[in-house]
Amino acid sequence: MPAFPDISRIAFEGAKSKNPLAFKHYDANEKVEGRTMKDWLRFSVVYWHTFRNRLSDPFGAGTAIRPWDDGSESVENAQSRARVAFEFIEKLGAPYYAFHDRDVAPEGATLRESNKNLDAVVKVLKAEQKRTGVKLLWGTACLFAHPRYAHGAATSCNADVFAYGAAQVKKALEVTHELGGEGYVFWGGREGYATLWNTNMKRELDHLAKFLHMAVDYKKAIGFKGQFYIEPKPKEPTKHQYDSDAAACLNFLREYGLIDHLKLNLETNHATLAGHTMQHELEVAAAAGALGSIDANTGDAMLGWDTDQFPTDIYLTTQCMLSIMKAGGLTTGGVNFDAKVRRESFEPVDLFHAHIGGMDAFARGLKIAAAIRADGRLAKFVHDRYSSYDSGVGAKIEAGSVGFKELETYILKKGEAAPNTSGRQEMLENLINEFI
Ligand code: XUL
Ligand code: CO
Repeated sequence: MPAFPDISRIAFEGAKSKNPLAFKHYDANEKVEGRTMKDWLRFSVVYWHTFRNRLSDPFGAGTAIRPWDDGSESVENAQSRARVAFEFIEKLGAPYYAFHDRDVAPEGATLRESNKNLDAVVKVLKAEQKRTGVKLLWGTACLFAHPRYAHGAATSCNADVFAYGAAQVKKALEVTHELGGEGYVFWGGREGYATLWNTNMKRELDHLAKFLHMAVDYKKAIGFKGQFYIEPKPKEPTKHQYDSDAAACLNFLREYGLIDHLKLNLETNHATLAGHTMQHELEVAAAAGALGSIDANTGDAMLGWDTDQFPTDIYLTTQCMLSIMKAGGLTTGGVNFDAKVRRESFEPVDLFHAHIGGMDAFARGLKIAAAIRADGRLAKFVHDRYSSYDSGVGAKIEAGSVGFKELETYILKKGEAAPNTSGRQEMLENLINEFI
């Protein structure tokens, strides 16, 4: 019995379509700069929000109507939910999905039992991947929900909890590998602190690095070739999380000799919580050659928490795609909708509306970014702005062939610096709006 009997494969109907269950802009096979939209965007559906979120909030119970889910924590329910997930992803036409170990299968009374439950569901995931051609973008382990992780996992003050987390990630890596996953994400959900009065920060950071080195070693041991990612987020659930933003993550990875092993999985709402724009985070990662994947969502400018809404703002998706295209695209990563429908949008069909909207918003961002790139004025402006470094003293500075002494001689002889040119911010903002 299909879970969505009234919904067939979502088709591309073009911008004039009034069908809410059709794509207006995402045409998987349309080529942009010689690459299909499918390949540029590599859309991915998240298991946790789309299939496990009951839409509760701190003030009220879950509202989600999910007729296929009996609400139990049984393996059978998890297996039938997995089949529904693939019906959804296939009808949507997304090529990828992503999960935490505990989203797909119930936690048992012991690790052995949890692993057994996971194996039973992985069997179904594997069969469904084969049936539909949908692939695993990345896997991850939930090291933040169970009470044992109250003080964190790799940064817990309790060494046994570190060991438990390591054992859990070992298994999550094995199943990600078994499912042909193209990556693996580390999100430090509780790897931070609630108060510094009880915290040895240096020791916790050392432990986090040890944990990641162990993961790198184990990845090699089992021959898993997928990309490792670290996902920045500054707070929530803890007051401060160590992987606070892209720059902090890069610094941590460099300090502990992990920079060659992990790239960044950047999430829009996490950038906002860190006081940055997503464009900023993308540029920081790209400059370091560490732009890996994105968790595409958005926050609410009026709310200070991680609302994880589906992205609909064309200005935002244009900014994202300009940075991503400039960096050559997401090679191993994808546009992963780490987003949830609102508590008030509780019907199954709302899951389709949400994803269709997000995919169309990114397709428009992609097309607009390509048009801005083809026009060339924006890139030329930025290039020309630095032209003083293309010859003369600027070229010598970049080549490292002059020092303070030579620059002093140069300025003493010249008298005053050449006049500055305008930054033309407003003109560039107008230029962007020409394309939106
Ligand atoms: C939480 C978050 C996670 C990670 C995966 O804010 O973004 O769901 O993406 O653990
Ligand atoms: Co995320």
